[in-house]
Amino acid sequence: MKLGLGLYRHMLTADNFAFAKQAGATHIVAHLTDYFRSDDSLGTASGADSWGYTNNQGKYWTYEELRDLRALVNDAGLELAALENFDPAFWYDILLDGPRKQEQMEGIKQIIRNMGKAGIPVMGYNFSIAGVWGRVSGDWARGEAESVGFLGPDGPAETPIPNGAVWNMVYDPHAPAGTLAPVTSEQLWARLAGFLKEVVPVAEEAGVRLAAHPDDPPMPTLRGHARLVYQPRLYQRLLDLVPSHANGLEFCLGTLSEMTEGNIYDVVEQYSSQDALCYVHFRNVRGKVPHYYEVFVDEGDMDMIRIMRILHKNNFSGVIIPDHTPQMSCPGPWYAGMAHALGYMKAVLTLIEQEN
Ligand SMILES: [Mn+2]
Repeated sequence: MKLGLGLYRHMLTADNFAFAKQAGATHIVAHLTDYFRSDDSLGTASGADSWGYTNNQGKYWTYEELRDLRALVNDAGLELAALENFDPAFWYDILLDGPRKQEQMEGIKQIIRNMGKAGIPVMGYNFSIAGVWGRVSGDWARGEAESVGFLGPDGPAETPIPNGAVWNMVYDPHAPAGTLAPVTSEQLWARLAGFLKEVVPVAEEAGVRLAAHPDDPPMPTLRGHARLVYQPRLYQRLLDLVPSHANGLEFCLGTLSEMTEGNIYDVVEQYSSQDALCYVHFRNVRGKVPHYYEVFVDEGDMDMIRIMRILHKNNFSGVIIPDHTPQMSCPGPWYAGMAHALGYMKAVLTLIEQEN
């Protein structure tokens, strides 16, 4: 098992690579999508529900930029373990079954081939229309540290998704007024199956693994749209669509613990024993949908040491990253939270390795 740190595009800097190393990480997971970018000329991109806009249609990540990114990480003495999340501009019509679906499928395949050539082994993705939505901030972690939670009916009202938006980002600010037609569970599963049947063989050939994140928050529907993996057993359904080493999981412990069914230790056993885990989002929570809060790694519902023992027993050799943490009260709230989580993870890993 290896320690990693996830960094957003604007955070892929020499200082942050040094921070990662200082905290004990050896690997980086990079988000290349520019979330929370705003442009005042695009009125629809603003608003509390939006993560900003994207105009990257057709601008699929090239071999050269991926090669250069990996070199940047390697030059800092770290490894690039994975990329996390496609830009919604790349695949909105794959998610929505729209007219540009086939063209976008070819674009996604090209990204996977480019990643293989550049030596980036994992692509994390979240096959979701509503995406990560509806969480609110509050002082719910130890010492009143600010974190995020999901409050179900006590949280924000589930507004319909406007046309021209998917996964919280606006890809067409000039879309006609109105909202997306709701999607059913079976429709969305069929879209995922079509995606995996086309892309998994390309990933196999490229030596890249596709890693699926579960739906966060894990509700059966959100904003009128069905969601795919909102119970632990539905991860198995995803794997069974196209059985392959290249069809794997971005295994989010927090999201899995927020689900209403299953025992989290059995869930970790079930999927790690199949070698289905590409990398792990290692975070802790208190509660389950429709009411949960993200907390520090050592104070939530899960015994994270027990989880790590199961991963170790099943020879999981991939990367674990903190995912999110509460914000600590100091001049660097994000950094302190990440350093705290990584220090804890490193200690547990050392302990477990010494026992064997
Ligand atoms: Mn996650």
